[in-house]
Amino acid sequence: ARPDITLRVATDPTATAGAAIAGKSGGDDVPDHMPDLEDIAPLYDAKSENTALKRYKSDYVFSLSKNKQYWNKRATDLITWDNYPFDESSCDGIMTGGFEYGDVAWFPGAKLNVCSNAIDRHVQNGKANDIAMIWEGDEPDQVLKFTYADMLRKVSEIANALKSQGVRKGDVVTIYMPMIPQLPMTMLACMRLGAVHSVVFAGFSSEALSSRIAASKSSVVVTADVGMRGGKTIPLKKIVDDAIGKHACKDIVKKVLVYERERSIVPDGNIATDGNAKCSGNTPQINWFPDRDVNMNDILPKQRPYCPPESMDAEDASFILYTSGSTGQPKGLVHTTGGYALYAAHTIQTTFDLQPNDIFACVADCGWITGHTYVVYGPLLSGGTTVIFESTPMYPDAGRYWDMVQRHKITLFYTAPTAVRSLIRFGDDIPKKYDLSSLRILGSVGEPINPAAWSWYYHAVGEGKCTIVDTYWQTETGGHIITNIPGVTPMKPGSCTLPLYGIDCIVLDPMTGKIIEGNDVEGVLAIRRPWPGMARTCLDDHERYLATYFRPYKGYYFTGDAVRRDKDGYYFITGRVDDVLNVSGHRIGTAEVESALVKHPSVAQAAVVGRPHVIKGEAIVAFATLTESNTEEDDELVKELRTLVRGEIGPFAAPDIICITPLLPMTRSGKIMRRVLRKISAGEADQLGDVSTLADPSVVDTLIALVGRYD
Ligand code: 6R9
Repeated sequence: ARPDITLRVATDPTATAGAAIAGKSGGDDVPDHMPDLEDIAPLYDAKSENTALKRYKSDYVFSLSKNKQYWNKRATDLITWDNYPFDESSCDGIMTGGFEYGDVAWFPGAKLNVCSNAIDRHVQNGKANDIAMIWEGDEPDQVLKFTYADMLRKVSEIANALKSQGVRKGDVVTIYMPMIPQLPMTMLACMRLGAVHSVVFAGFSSEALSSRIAASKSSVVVTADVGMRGGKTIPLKKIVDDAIGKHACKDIVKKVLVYERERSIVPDGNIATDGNAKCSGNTPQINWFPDRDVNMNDILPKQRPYCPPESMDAEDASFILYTSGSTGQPKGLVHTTGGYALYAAHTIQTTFDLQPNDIFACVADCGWITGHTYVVYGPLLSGGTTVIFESTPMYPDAGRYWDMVQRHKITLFYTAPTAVRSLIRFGDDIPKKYDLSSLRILGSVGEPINPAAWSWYYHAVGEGKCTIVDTYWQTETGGHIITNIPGVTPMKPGSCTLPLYGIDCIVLDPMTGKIIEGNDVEGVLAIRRPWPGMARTCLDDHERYLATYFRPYKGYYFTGDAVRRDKDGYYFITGRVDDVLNVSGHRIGTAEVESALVKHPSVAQAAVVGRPHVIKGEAIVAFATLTESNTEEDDELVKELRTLVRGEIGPFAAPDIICITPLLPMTRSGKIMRRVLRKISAGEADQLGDVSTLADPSVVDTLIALVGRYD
């Protein structure tokens, strides 16, 4: 039986229990009372204006009206600064700039090192022997546990190894790695040196990797010989070799630092292991370019196991992360050190109520923002224990997550609705087989969680006793911006509920850009004032940053999402309003897929849309016209096109349906009417709306017949 959930509710909006975990003396800030469980209406109902929610509302108002004081308090509670030059009563200079020029700066002139905040200070504060990281390998018996002291040594060695290869403060290091412990450690090592990491998800193709290396002019790439996922071997080093061989990368990459996966996961005598982490000793054969390639496992033992951290300005760049936008070119979003680190620690402690004895498992890959903020930085900055999961929810069977929860006594678990939906079909009996009584909070991220998935997560996994936090945020926001807070915000299935403290959410009329006040309204979601975790620019393209986020609605940050605010003020995200798809929680630009398709010599024009999919959320439907008048259904061509997209972007972007069509729905002015394609793909051809601007209205019937073949 599960013990009663006990959740803390902060009495002071600037305080959460997190201050204590972060190694500061919590003092008066840490509330010593537990809320009456009756205070916590787990589901929203008529009585939900409970004391906790009332307190949230007044705290929220405080966090906006005394915004600088609010962030000053959080910044001094959660981060250990090398230098914090602000007058704490006036808070002058804590934030400068604004949305107009996109010159926002938080804590400019303050100094810190994110890596030493994530590791060293916990070692210094009596947590040296606490477990920082549990690595769960692809095979369930591959487990390694690293204490904070282990982390300090290992990360220092890697930092010194990077230094020995010429990496210095400000350099961009591309990381293309499997989810082995050395992935987060390499990220932290870059942070320690003040080098800017650019992690590229290891599911991206060599083409996508090459354009990201080229765009960031990264002269060092860190990779592994292979990755393992679900028992399959992925030849990462070979993909890196291919990427660097491409024209775009010519003369850019000077060093490729290679981990051998097998050698990297052997417990080295100091590192604790639960299972029997296996090392076959059979290192896969890879090509080796002696002038360029360096074997990390050979040079690491030679490194000094301490590396002094660089003191960075709060506004120095900490990392770049590429994400899809509405053009074919991915955007390299740039995050900071101070504001980002503060926001990562602040959100994980608010949303997940992270306590010193929690075991936090965010099963995302480090290649996405969720992995950055909630696998690596949030948990470690908070002195928590984070789980690094290398495998998939289906390997070796559909009980893998729950087996892992049981073995590590995971208390906080964070995944995406698509994973939940893929598990529902295996039935309630699977989670029932495991002891899940350690769980107290379940998180959801990446897309709206539909009520059926919510209900299964809540009942079958959480046994009706866990809070589900539906966390809405983006690569651009750095961390959660709208989510319920356990013990504070009553839940509503399908709603990410209410904005976090300090986040000034507004709903805009998409046409006029005017603020829509009141409840029971719909529009596009925007934010009215800067927050510390926001991305500051697009790498080498500040103009694009302004054009994407701040020009569509003057004075506001535009999220690109549509939203409904219901009669109780709760937010429901209803989907993107730009040409970005959300497939299994991955952001994919339709323009990226289209530009891949038109690289095929037979394709004249391509248009890509999303249509609802029960597991993936959205499926990719591609329409293509051909250069020759050959419009016969051609299986071979469709296969080639699918392979082409896999090669250009990655397997996760391959279209589910490819329709070869004689024509596309064009307006008389020559624009593709995607709305028509979207409706037809979704089987809603009866709701096409106004099609009077179509150049050739007969296209509609042709397309309905074509798409009909796939239903
Ligand atoms: C963290 C992450 C961002 C887009 C975002 C929105 C969608 C994310 C959501 C959600 C509804 C949630 N999204 N979380 N929609 N409810 N809880 O996913 O970042 O990959 O940049 O995607 O994902 O559409 O705009 P990112």
